[in-house]
Amino acid sequence: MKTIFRLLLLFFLPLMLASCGDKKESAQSCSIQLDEQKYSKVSENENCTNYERASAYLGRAGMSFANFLKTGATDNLTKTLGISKLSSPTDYTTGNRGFVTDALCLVGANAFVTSSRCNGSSRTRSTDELEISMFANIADFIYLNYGVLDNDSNGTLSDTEVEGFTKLQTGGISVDGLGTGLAAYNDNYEVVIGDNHFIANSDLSKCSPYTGESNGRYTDNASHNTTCAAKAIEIGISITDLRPIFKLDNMTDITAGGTLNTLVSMVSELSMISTALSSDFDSVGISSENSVRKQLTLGLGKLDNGAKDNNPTANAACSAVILFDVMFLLVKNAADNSTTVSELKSGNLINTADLINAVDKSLVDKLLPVDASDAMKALPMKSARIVYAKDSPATTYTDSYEEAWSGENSLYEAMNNTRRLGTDDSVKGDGKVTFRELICVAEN
Ligand SMILES: [Ca+2]
Ligand SMILES: [Ca+2]
Repeated sequence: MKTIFRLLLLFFLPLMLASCGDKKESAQSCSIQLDEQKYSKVSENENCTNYERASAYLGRAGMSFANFLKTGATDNLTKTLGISKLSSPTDYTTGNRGFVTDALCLVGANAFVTSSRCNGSSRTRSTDELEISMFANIADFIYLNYGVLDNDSNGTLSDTEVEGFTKLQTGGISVDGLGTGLAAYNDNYEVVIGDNHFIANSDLSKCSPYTGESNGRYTDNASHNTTCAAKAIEIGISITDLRPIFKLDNMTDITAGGTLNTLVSMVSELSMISTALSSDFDSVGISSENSVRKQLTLGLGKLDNGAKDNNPTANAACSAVILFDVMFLLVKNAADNSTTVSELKSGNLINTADLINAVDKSLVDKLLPVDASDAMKALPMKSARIVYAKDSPATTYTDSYEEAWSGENSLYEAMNNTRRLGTDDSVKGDGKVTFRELICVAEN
């Protein structure tokens, strides 16, 4: 996080000085005042340009090179930027974050300008404005993180501060199958042969085409008396994937019911800022390969960590994410009521390696029936399919998690709450921060 400010200085300084060269008479007085650090005056003067006013608001927020030139300035960002404790991630006005909001509402991405934060209208921005917007995004990013997470305002995010914030209900959850209750569904399989999908019984002696209609759904048993081997010969290619079908009756709500609103809004705010920053970089022509951008985003690496522990070894497993992944991997790819018959072929799947390594180790012996033939054992198996209980105790099943049994402590609630924390992949250095990455901040 500190590196970013050293670079910021190098980057911000020439921009601020460039403002001295403005041609217009009226603009000149604004830019001179800006150089004289008369930030309050410039920010409130509607005759100054948006670029000048936003720069001045950032100056008021402590984002000025003069402020950062002070000895030790980057050692305690909370102090240097005067970051006050925010009441929530969507607290846009407390302390100096109010000035960052003012700057973003003048020159920020339309996502900010048209949101309830600004209540403005979409506009096209000049390159000058985009440049200031980049710094406003970075400032907002830092205010958000330290304002929400740095409980004792000492400028350092400790393990306890981050863990305290991302606290999940992990009691009764383990990678040995505690908290999830997955079991074989009638010992049924999905058999994929190229683009053709079938529902099969345990020895693949029955193979019915998946149609999504009555008797051709993943929740139905195979009824056709043709073997899958015969189907493969008929189609002319080998079986490409053998997918065991598992039923999910219950699931522990790792989010502990409705206590996750702050987490959800934190992830949503982080994502909005990082998306805006990345798009500003692109708009001013600073490509993702540019060294300045790389350095700046490297500074954000503590957050944009790929849900890995990168300290001291890059890409090591992040231990904090292990129990969350038990549930996350299970619900990540869940199909809902709007999933089409065709989309369902790739919905509700979980990679078998993830299933037995990260969700439920006890399933390692349940992927194939105990009396599986050698031919069946030799088939490729990349994924498993999940179907959801529609009632409790379970009697019927569905492909849509939105049709899973609902109500208090229900399967639907547990799935829906977990999915609200985001279902995107966590990629290191992609400029976006997912919830899984947030959990791993303390390990980076
Ligand atoms: Ca702290
Ligand atoms: Ca990321």
